[in-house]
Amino acid sequence: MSRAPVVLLTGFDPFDGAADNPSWEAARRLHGEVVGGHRIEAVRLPTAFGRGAAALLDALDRHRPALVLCVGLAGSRDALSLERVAVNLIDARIPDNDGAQPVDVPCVTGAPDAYFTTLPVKAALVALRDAGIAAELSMSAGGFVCNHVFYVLMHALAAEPGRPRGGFVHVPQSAGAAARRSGRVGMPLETMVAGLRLVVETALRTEDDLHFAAGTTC
Ligand code: PCA
Repeated sequence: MSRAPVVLLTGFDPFDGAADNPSWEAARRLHGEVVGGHRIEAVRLPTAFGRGAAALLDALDRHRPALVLCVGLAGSRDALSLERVAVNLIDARIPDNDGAQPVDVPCVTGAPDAYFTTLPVKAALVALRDAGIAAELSMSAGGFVCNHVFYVLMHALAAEPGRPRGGFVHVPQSAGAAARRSGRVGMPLETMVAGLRLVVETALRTEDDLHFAAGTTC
């Protein structure tokens, strides 16, 4: 096996009755690829509060990655969403794949209220848009398993020597029957794959993020 440093790229199991989850379909297509001298290790996480975070921590332990990008599906969005904030709060609208539906409880008891991504999300936003890929910054990864895994990731990385960088990207539905049924455009899987590769590439070569106004008013 190659001794190149590892980028851990995670996607999720299908949830809420869906047949597949484009976050894993995209992540697994990048498994084994070498990007910026780093080997991508793709790992599928269960969409469940307990097992999802446990699988993530296990993957961190096994692979000791230099960079981590977790990916999940946001079915109501039409662009790659670069998440900025992981919040220490669960408010599950639906049960997870194990039937658990925690409401108004912290991801990690006694831990900080929130963590910011340590990925250069503005540089990634520019790279994605320059490549013609729909992308946006997002201030919330929701209240379900994705935010939970994102929070547990940032909490774990904050305690690691060398503070490896990490963050979270939500992908839209894949362009196809599911997206058409829900009246959304969705995104072709190949575009998601190209976009995730570009986020990884940008993170590996960008020390300091860009600074320009990219926020929204409400
Ligand atoms: N999306 C869900 C959990 C798993 C996934 O792919 C979320 O946004 O929380």
